[in-house]
Amino acid sequence: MPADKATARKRFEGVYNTVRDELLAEFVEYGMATEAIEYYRRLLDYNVPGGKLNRGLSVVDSVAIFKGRDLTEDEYVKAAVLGWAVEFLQAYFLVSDDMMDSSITRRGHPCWYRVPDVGLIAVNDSFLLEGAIYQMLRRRFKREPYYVDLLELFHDVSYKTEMGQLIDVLTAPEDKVDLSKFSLERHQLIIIYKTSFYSFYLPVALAMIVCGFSVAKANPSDPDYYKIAESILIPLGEYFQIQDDYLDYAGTPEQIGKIGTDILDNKCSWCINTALTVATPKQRAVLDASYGRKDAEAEARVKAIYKEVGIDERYAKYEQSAYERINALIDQVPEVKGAGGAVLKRDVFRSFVEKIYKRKK
Ligand code: DMA
Ligand code: MG
Ligand code: MG
Ligand code: MG
Repeated sequence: MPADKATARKRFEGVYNTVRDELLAEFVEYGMATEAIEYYRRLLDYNVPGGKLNRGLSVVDSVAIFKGRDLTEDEYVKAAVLGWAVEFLQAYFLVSDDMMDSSITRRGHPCWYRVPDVGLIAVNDSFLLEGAIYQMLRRRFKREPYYVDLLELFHDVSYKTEMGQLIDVLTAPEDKVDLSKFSLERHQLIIIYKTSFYSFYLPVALAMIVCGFSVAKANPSDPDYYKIAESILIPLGEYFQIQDDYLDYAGTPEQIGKIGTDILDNKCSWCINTALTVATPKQRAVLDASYGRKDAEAEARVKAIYKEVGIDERYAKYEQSAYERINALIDQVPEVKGAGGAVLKRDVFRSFVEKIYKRKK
């Protein structure tokens, strides 16, 4: 990692310690038992800070790009707290996602629900992770004029993600494999809702709110900056989730920090949908008989078909075309001054694309 990136990460991680200590201090104020306070600390430290931090750091980076200058200490801390709020949201979704997906590892460690003495308490733990977001927001932003906009954005994006998780699991029942339910259209709907809104739209929309892009248009003729941002960030999120689907199949656990379970779990992934569009009747029969079976040999047969139909080359081609298509969308962003004098800078979107292009983890 380059030195400036490592420094940025360290500074951002410092804000996590503050936020965590504030949350723990609240537990103390509420008179919580010592064992609950210790459990909560372990829950937070295990699930919140250990990821790539792409989403959280994007809030800070986006605010700095919109402002076009170094942030003051107060501006930095505010942006970083919002970044951590996104990371808490991510932790909340991952703790529950791993239970629903029967996953084994996450970020190179056992999934939280698989930690001894956690188990189904993880259901309530995920709620605590979500609730912590609103404690953090109240403490730092209650007196800001845009406080309600922040709350609405978190609520709206969370709800959309939950809709996405619903359609993800409904399309992939554990006990009834039916590949005719799958399609690339269904896949697209799932990933827009389960990934794009919270991973890509949310960090930028947060940065826009604190930088004074008004949510309500001052004049009907003003461009809707939030819609423009969405029109780029949703496709970008689709690209990111297709990478996730591909790495679930092609990545090693050491590389991606988790053991891929999509084939075993009957997931409506980009890989199976792409294979289905080109499989011969014979290959299709193997996929029908082997996909979604909790059996390593069946999984290996599916992977062999993926190889036969050239998934790796198809993915490389997809990645290149997504990269070019998204960059072309960014070229069209109008960099004009909005009501509060803020400019929707293209670099905000570009920095995102560069962060994920050809990612291997
Ligand atoms: C991720 O879906 C979506 C959310 C809301 C966590 P996924 O199950 O493909 O994620 P992962 O591969 O990380 O388990
Ligand atoms: Mg999962
Ligand atoms: Mg899932
Ligand atoms: Mg996945």
